[in-house]
Amino acid sequence: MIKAIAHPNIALAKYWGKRNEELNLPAVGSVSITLDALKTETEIQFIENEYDIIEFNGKLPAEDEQKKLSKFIDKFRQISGIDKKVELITNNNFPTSAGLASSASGFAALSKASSKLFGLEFSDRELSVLARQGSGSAARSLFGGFVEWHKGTLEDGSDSFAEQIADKSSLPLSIIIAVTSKESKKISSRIGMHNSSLTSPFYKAFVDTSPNDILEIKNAILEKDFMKLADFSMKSTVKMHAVMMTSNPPLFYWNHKTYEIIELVQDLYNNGENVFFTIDAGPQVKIVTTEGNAPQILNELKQINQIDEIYVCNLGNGAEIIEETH
Ligand code: 2P0
Repeated sequence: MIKAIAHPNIALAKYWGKRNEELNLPAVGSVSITLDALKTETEIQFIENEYDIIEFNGKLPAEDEQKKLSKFIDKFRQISGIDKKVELITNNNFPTSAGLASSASGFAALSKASSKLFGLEFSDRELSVLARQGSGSAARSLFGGFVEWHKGTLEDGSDSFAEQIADKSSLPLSIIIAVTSKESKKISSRIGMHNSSLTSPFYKAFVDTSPNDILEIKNAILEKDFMKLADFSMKSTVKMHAVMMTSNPPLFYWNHKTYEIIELVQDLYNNGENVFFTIDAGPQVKIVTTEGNAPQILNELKQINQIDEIYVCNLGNGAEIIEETH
């Protein structure tokens, strides 16, 4: 039995749209931070059975989810030549499918655990290419700290992988996640980004301006320039949501609490505080600040009523094997 852990990541330069949907090849590169407190733990072992047995947060997942996971494990069966079924038990300590990157940590943990179980010695880059095929953002959750996922240009996707840009200690950050709704999203990222790429008049502008956002965000990280990081990260978030909202049908992931929190964070930022917001395919607001500054931001957040839940994270590590029994 192999047990692996992986953490969600949050993109600062956002990924939205694909150049190849089968291989999860993105239309743009992206830059992310990996979190510490939220986690997926995945156990996997060989079983003598006709099909894979999959348990997700103590339950049997829906049939299409099971199929997707078995199809992903098939890649490891094919490469290793070991045609055995597995029992897979996976647990998240945070809401699933609610814009908190559960597919990123899920497929990163599964990739890490499966490669070990099937005895495959992948390089970090090779494993990232595989994890990407489960869920694009999973390529990034294999690594800790600050991570870049390269868009790549090759048709086979072998140059579309993630790697660490800087260690978590190079610019220590705290991330406060304000959960404004625990409901699963109605439109998945996969479908949402497909529709956006076909219908939003702003999609091309998002894609065209992404390389500069990535460059500025990477420079800000390397120069340890928080305010520059804040500026370009918020620009990337707002551009992505403008694309979502101008898709047909429109994708409104925000709720009224999301707006209230944006306003609060913007006021703090405009007053020169080290703080910015970033939002993904859901209504939760991730508030990024310098490490140690979280108590002050939490105090400010008290002004806003009825936030469902608040998580406080620092930057975290990449996916790891945490247990192995023979
Ligand atoms: C990101 N998101 O860069 C963007 C921002 C959501 C908004 O990556 O279809 O679950 O599995 O590749 O990775 C969510 O999309 O989509 C995502 P697939 P994924 O973090």
